Amino acid sequence: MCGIVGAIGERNVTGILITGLKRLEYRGYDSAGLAVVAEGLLHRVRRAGKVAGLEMAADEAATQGTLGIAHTRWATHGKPTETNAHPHMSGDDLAVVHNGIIENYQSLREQLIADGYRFTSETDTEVIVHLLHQALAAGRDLLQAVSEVVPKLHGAYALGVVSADEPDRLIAVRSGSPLVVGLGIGENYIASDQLALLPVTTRFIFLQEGDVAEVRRDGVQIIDAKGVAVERKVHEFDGTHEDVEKGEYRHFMLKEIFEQPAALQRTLEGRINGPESLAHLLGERTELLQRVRNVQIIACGTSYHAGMVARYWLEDLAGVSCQVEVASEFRYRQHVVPENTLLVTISQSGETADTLAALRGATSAHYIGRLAVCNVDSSSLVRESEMALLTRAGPEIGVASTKAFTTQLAALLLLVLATARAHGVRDELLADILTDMRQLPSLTEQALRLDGAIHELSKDFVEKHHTLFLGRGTQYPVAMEGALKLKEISYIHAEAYPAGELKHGPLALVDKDMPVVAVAPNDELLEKLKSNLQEVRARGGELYLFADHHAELSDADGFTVLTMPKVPEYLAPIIYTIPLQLLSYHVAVMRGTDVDQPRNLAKSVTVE
Ligand code: HGA
Repeated sequence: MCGIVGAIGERNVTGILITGLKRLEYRGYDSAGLAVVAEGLLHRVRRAGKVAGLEMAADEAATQGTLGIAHTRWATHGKPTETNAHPHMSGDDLAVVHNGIIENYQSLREQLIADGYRFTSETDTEVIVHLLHQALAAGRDLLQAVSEVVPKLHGAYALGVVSADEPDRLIAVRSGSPLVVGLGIGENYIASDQLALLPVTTRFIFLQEGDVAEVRRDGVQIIDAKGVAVERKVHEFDGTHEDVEKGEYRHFMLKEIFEQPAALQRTLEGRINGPESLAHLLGERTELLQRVRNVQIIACGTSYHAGMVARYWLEDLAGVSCQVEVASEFRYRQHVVPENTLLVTISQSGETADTLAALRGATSAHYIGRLAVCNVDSSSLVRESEMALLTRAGPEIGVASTKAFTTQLAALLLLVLATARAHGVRDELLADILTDMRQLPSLTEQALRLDGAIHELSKDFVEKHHTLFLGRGTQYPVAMEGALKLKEISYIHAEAYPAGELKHGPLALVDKDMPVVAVAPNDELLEKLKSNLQEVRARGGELYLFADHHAELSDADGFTVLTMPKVPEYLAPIIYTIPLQLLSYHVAVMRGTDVDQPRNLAKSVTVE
């Protein structure tokens, strides 16, 4: 999604802005721009396409200034053209960058046109800058103008504002879309994600909902939603720089796939010392799990698939009923909340707009608690929930989620075990599963060693236009995740079905041009799945099977079998995800797509 970077200092800040934008590129965008103030003049450069094009244009124009804002745009209102790219200006002196959507922009636009303003873009953003211009023309200073305009804007957004008439301050607004202030020495910054600013600082203030920040070279003043000046805590970034570099890997996605053993190790650290450790999983609030009679899981995309796996585990191991729903449906639907329901939201970034909105709308008294399963401690989702279970995956840069998914699964399995314990499930059974979980990092490593074989097998998919993924039980959501990965990065149309549904429709699609991938660990549903596979084979479909030795399926049966390590039942969804990630990765590389920034997609979907 869109990225914002801003800086104010004694030196030229153009390099800081461009580097910051490059570090946000992974989120997906279609155009970029910047505006800097130098000697009382505002200079703007914008380009459709990549930041590299903007950088070249800025170099050519020798764009320099000690105050500036910059933006990568993922179009929501208006095509991805140069004229729609941010920053947007009103007159020659005032510029705005904006993440999010202004829902009432149409009526504001009509009013501004009636007041004599001329619009040069199709964006919703342009109303903001003209409204600010109007307030300034009425005699307000920049901070007053922003404070006056913000209440008129409906929707979720973050803003960066500069004026050539006020070269000593940069104004930032957070209202539904994330924004941080970075603290430097003799210079300060803003960004929509702290990762953008790591080359210049590790000290951050996370703005809260409704905050307006006045950022100067030597200080920052924050006014909260009630208009009161407030002090916000300064956070020190505790990751390393390497987390956000590709290192020796060709793509972030590949790096992140191979980071999974270490990431899973972190997820489990201090949490699997024995059944007693489950009693502290959610800190003091873990006790609340005893009262839980129902769980409602809300998520989007990959996180939704993690939630679907958790539902199987929860009903099976803890005997607690569970529903899983995509946030964009849940938030607009009337739903009945059974008594003593625990609301669980899942999001890698914790800024997913639909999931956040669903959380904010979940006000029924029947929810006994709201728990966020999330990778980012400082996120809105974590801050606005009473409980959080952090997945500790580390920064995930590839748009296609990999380590975020497997660590979500590991964290959710812990949550299910803690719930099972709270509901009186025997410690012996839980201890066995926890012992199995210790093997997760090494089993993941074993699955990663199949990379060479999967690379070979991927060649069969490169020329295909469609693929079917099949699974049963917990492997059904794993198949869904496999299909999602393939379509996201290789642009091959892929669908997942519970294997039992095959003959209720999709079997009609099966022929020699439709590869069918089945995930088939040796669990109790295997025999049933084997019959489904025969149905595919009888129709000439090419079958690719991810199974362990004990499944007693081999190439001789007319399948291409990739033999997986033997995996304990509850860990199978995590381990069987790995070869599907590798499959989509290799197919995408062979097809020459942009693996880390697939077309039209964005990381951390912060608009509805
Ligand atoms: N609505 C604005 C900004 C879009 C955005 O934040 N995308 O993530 C536009 O379309 O320019």
